[in-house]
Amino acid sequence: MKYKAVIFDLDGVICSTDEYHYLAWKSLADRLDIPFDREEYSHLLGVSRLESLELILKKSSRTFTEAEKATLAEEKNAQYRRLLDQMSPADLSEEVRDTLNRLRRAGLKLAIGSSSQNTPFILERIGLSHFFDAVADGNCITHSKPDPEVFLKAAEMIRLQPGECLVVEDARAGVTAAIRGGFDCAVMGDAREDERATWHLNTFSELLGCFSELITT
Ligand code: B16
Ligand code: MG
Repeated sequence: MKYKAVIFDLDGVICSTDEYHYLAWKSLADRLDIPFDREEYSHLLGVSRLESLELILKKSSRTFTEAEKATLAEEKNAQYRRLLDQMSPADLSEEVRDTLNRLRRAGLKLAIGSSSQNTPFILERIGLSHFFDAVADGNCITHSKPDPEVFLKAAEMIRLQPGECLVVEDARAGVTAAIRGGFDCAVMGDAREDERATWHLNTFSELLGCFSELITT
């Protein structure tokens, strides 16, 4: 078997926090009178908080100082954290839980590769704080997706080469990051039709099909 590990994106793959990101950005954009909808939000998937803010502010008629941008990013994050506060282990679907357990039982290493600085908080809310073999996130990188840094860091943490790890992503920026880093990629959700991917998943549990040599479904 080529793969010895799976590196998962978090928002939009393990859990549906992308809806909370959208609501928090939408409320900020509305307050600033900046047009923002779900289609525009789809371009922010996998992109860091400050880069996302820059993209939103481009549509404003006024300019913002660096200090104002920092305050706006903090405002969005506070709103997002209030939404995350409502999450519990019940927000981890049975499908994701069962698939992760099967992959683990098959002997694969499992890691997270997320742009989010809220990764430890989200994993704690959904009861997965101690589950993964490694967590690379927005707190330990200098370049966010589409840069491959976060996936390379995850592979390094589990002491494997990129060619031995499969990345699971839901965002084009994440697929670009995986490919630039030398990883195969399985895509779902927003990125499921991305032709650059090796595997196309309609559901999370279809990931088991990438490991048919190891797992009988
Ligand atoms: P935070 P992922 C990404 O997470 C989100 O997709 C993206 O929308 C967000 O801006 C980014 O994390 C930063 O998140 O504000 O929590 O640091 O998809 O890479 O898991
Ligand atoms: Mg994502």
